[in-house]
Amino acid sequence: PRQDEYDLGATTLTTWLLKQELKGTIDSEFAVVLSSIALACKQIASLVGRAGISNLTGLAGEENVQGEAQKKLDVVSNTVFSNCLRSTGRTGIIASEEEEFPVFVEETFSGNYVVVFDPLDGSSNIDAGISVGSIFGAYLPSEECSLEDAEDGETLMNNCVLNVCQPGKMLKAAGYCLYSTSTVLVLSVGDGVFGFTLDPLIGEFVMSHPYMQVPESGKIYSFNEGNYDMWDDDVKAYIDSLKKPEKWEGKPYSSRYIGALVGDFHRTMLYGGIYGYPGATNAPNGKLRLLYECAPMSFLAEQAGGMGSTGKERVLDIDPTAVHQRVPLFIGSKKEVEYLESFTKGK
Ligand code: AHM
Ligand code: MG
Repeated sequence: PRQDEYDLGATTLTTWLLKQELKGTIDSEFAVVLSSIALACKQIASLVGRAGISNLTGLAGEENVQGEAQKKLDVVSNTVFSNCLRSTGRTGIIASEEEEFPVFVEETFSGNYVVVFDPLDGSSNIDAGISVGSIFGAYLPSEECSLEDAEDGETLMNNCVLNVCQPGKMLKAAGYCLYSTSTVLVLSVGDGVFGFTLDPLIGEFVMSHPYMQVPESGKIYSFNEGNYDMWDDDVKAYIDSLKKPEKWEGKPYSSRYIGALVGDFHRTMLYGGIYGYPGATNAPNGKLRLLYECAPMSFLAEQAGGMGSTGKERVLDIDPTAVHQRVPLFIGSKKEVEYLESFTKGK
């Protein structure tokens, strides 16, 4: 099996990146970008772990562009992520959940990679010490609108937005980092999904999950069922069906919901099942953002043999029309997402 390619204890993220370079899956510029993301994740892991004793719990007193109250750690994590990416000199544009517009990176001298990220997802969990995570995706600069062509600030801004609004199927890499009982970085550069656990003794990400595969099916559903009354009838009918013991040989599906996508998705990757954030009467496209939440996670799901769907179409096929666009998300085991789609597709 392909798992045997790697000597687990001896493969760090750094040696894995070098191996990818040798194989030609990534170039050296991109390896630098990915290393800088790993560094940001290590720094955020440390901040999250110490939040309760270093005055980093609670609100920052500002709202982000989406009208959400920012936590202190949202703001600090965003700065950490941006600084790490900028310092590589290889990222042309960065776009974050916490900033209204994508940012053109002046320090960059080559590479020009486009990186999208949610620096601290699920941050409502922080003050209770429950799992949170970071999510990221990286694209090549779009060939149609080069940043060099921009004659004025407005054209530059528009070109930045166009570069960022690429469909998920164009992703060159995507990943997340879970800050939980351990810190786990899960990454794909388009040739399988790999998980690395932070070894706190040596401060390195060490390979722990080579070629991750999401189980083909799994009897766990992860939805915020408090929103049930506001969902479409087809989603209600789907959830109702999971709860019928007679339909599932006497044992209905189990419900698990952390309220942090990275944690709920990581469990789904390992145990199988489905995570869903449907549209609702008060939010027709749900809550999650296409660019830095749904697309990177769908890229990972597909790379691991699973699926990411809006219920109507493949998430990776959607051409984004706005940086902070929301879409419904149903993601996880192939059979589970297909079963959901049997209720929602073509309706
Ligand atoms: P955030 O980016 O503002 O943290 O919101 C995203 C989070 C996801 O991690 C999580 O799955 C979802 O919001 C939970 O939302 P809700 O509390 O509505 O269930
Ligand atoms: Mg988020």
